[in-house]
Amino acid sequence: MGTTNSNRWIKSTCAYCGVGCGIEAKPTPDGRLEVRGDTDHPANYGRLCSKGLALGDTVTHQGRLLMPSINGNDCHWDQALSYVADQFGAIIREHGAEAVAFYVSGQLLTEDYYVANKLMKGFIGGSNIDTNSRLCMSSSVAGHKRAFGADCVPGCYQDLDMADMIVLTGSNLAWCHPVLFQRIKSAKTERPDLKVIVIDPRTTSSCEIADLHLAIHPGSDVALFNGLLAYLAKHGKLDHDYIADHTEGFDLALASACHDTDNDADNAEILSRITGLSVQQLTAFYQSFANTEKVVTVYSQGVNQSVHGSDKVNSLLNCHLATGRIGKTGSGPFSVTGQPNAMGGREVGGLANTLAAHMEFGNDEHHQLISEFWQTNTLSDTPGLKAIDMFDAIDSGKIKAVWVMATNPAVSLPDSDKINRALQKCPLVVVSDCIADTDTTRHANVLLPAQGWSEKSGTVTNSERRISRQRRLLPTPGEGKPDWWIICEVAKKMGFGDAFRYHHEAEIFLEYSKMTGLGNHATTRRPLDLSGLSDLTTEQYQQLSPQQWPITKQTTQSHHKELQQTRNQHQRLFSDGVFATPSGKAQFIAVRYQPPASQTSHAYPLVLNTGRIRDQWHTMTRTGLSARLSEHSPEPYVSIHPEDAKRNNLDDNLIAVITSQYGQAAVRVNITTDVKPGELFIPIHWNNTTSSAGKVCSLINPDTDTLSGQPEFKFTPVSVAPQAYQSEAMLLSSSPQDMAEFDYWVRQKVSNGYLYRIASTLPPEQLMPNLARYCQYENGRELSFNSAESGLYRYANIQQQRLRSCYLIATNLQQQDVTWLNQLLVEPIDVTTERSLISGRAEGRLAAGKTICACKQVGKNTICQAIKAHDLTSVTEISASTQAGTGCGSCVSEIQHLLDEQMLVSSG
Ligand SMILES: Nc1nc2c(c(=O)[nH]1)N[C@H]1C(S)=C(S)[C@@H](COP(=O)(O)OP(=O)(O)OC[C@H]3O[C@@H](n4cnc5c(=O)[nH]c(N)nc54)[C@H](O)[C@@H]3O)O[C@H]1N2
Ligand SMILES: Nc1nc2c(c(=O)[nH]1)N[C@H]1C(S)=C(S)[C@@H](COP(=O)(O)OP(=O)(O)OC[C@H]3O[C@@H](n4cnc5c(=O)[nH]c(N)nc54)[C@H](O)[C@@H]3O)O[C@H]1N2
Ligand code: SF4
Ligand SMILES: [Mo]
Repeated sequence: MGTTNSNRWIKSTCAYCGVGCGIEAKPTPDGRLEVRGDTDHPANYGRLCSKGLALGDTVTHQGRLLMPSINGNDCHWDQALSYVADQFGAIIREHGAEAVAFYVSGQLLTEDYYVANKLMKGFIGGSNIDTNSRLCMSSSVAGHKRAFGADCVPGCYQDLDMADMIVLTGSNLAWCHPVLFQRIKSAKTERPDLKVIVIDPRTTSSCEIADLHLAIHPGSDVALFNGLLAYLAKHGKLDHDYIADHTEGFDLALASACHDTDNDADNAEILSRITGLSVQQLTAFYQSFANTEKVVTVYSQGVNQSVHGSDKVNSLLNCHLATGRIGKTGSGPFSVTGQPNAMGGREVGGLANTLAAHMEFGNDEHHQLISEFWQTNTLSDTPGLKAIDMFDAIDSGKIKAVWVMATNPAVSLPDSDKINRALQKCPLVVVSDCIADTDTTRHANVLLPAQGWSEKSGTVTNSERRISRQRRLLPTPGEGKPDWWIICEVAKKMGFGDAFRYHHEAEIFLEYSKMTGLGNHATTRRPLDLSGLSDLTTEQYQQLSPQQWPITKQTTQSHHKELQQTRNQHQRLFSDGVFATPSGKAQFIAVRYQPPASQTSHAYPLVLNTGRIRDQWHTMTRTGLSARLSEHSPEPYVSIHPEDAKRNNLDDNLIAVITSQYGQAAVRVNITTDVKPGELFIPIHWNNTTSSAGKVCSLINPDTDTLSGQPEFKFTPVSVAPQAYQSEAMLLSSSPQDMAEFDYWVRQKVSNGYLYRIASTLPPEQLMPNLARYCQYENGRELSFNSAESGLYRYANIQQQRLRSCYLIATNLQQQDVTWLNQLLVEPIDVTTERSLISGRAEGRLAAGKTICACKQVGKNTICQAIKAHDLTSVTEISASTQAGTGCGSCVSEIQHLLDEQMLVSSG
């Protein structure tokens, strides 16, 4: 297991989301990686989404960070590590441990994360280690701790199969956790009575299976769930025995819930005003919840990423506790995690305000246990700065050195122009990444090349507390090293050698597993207990099958033989009604609805919401390497309601400038009724490496939840205006180009190269010579078409039947489908392609259109033509005819959309 060049399929875990799907991979002799779903893995039973299926496309060496460097000069590892250790050491000696910081990530493996936390809190003796999980899950962490006494997700994925009602709130599961969405969809096909309710201000692909969509006013979730609690009480739907036996604080929570809303007759009207939902909608939701025993509430960033995120979490936990719907088959609150190891990081103590292994600051026993276990007398005893405060301290000069690992804060933190200024000012910025050119590596004094997914080895924990192995599948290009190794080498050079002398990631895992058992037998047990794994041999660690924690010594003794066969193990926490609080009882939290901190104004009249698209992962450093993942949404956009578009003089497909108090962005206009009047949506993925001004965090307000420190990513007041251009262009190039000279540009990965979309304030005839400079070659055959009169310019350079580069210029290209350009750098250029290049319009087989199904590569035009030609009336028929929708299935809602559109056209 874990060897390269094997002929066998090697089991590992997907690189992306918190579903934590098992994969099987096989390196091919030509250096590619074949990937398929692992039918044995309980997270996905063989299913994968478009991103998982395209993992093989992303293991390219293109753009990799290959060598360590100091101030732009390549160097040996030893020099880079000594430099980091010396500089950190000097700053700590002069300014104290609080003058240095680590900013880490849910994309590190548990072993990496554990040693990063051990080095900072245990040996440097500071606490300024925080993680991008602050942006992601910290409101859930705070909510869980308040209610359960520990940061634990009670349920498991099997509950989704067994529920009678699933509430998706603040979650676009169809795009962000597609395998779980497909699981719910299958359950609903088998049991059409299974009710699905989506609570989201936007209409998303997740609404495809919704019986009810509640398009609430952004930020009003607390009111909605307080209203539910009041309704349950009023209609005799509480579980009084459960409340009495297993909880505390109910009366106060109910009184608080009723405060805003329970004004008898006016109750519903008040709620209706706050949430923007009709009384009928509210009643429909409340009745369904009240009358269905098995309810799972799945929630994610629409809940967490809010100045009231922790209260939103507790408002929904309150409803589950009040009905005793927790820790039971088919019911419970379910925070689905974002990153592959968001959970592992929370567990080891990667957040600045926890110590390690769910042990806490301010607890003397914990402090002593850890000090003894790590054999240190410098263990930090106060919480460190949370991400936003950490970057403020960098900006103000209090923090003088930051080491960023496996995250891209120059793109993903709010008010990002300020973040970039802070990184620019910071005397020492160390970045460990696997990609050379990112918005963050551009600020680095020291660059450390890390092994990436498929090269590194360790463990991750998914949303249902299941620990799975990521295994080494391919050799590492250049000098890349595991993150844990890099951290430990720096620790040794800082003089902490005894505590960081590991020879293998397994040794770290065993130490961590042992730590989770420390003092974990008291009355207040910590559910996080992996001590049953602390005696594994390296061989057993290598072979470890997916395991759900807790895994105590007792569990392993009784399950010892089955340790390798956990396929049917589905554990729930708190099934016995005993929680991790001092009293053993769950806590109701009294919460009140409060409006978002920032409000719209005359200058910024619209609310900006942000989130994810189906086929890209965060800042695109990896999914952006795959041509097929880049086709579905090639350009950043703003979704805007037709009324707002009209009011702001915006035309579909033209470019808009969005402005907030903090900065600006320029993206393509997408007019749609999927968003409500007054609300905009922009995806998060583009940045300064892939676009001129598509980085949405330049706009985002830095408000945070006071308890969790999680930023308000879903509510920023903005204004919008059209951006006038005189010309537009497409440039196809085999290598990445510096496009800074153009007013607007966006880069898209295509097979064997890049497609640039450009807009310019210059007229076509003046833009033409500027673009021509990117297409200069010795010899080669040239095709060109120039018409100064109509402002059309086209050019292609072809050598031996292969296109080297081409451009198309016009006053407006956007009404035109340009998907046919995507394949041109791979295919031999034939007569049809030459004709298309000269006419600027797809001809013949090039006319398949925008990709709808990324797995089977089926285009929009192919689907629409099939519908027309064969009178198809269902998605099943379309799939049978075109193969579209037969891969991961996440494009099915779009196929349905196309079908609906075609039906409208034919009936109209
Ligand atoms: N394709 C893809 N999948 C991913 C990722 C990715 O980058 N790409 N990233 C992963 C990560 S790290 C994370 S954290 C998850 C995130 O997964 P999700 O949380 O599902 O994704 P988002 O798109 O950020 O936001 C979810 C929804 O919240 C809605 N929302 C906004 N404001 C409110 C509100 O006030 N109330 C409610 N109820 N809803 C609101 C938004 O309209 C949006 O549709 O996805 C993971 N999966
Ligand atoms: N406006 C807005 N902003 C948001 C959000 C939002 O909804 N709206 N969501 C927030 C959330 S939930 C999240 S999780 C963040 C995500 O934001 P980031 O964490 O900044 O995004 P990534 O692109 O995942 O960055 C990961 C980086 O680590 C590198 N990398 C990958 N694997 C490894 C590895 O093994 N080792 C090392 N050393 N490096 C590696 C990648 O190349 C990449 O540069 O964005 C947050 N920002
Ligand atoms: S659902 Fe998540 S873990 Fe599963 S294949 Fe897709 S991205 Fe990977
Ligand atoms: Mo996230």
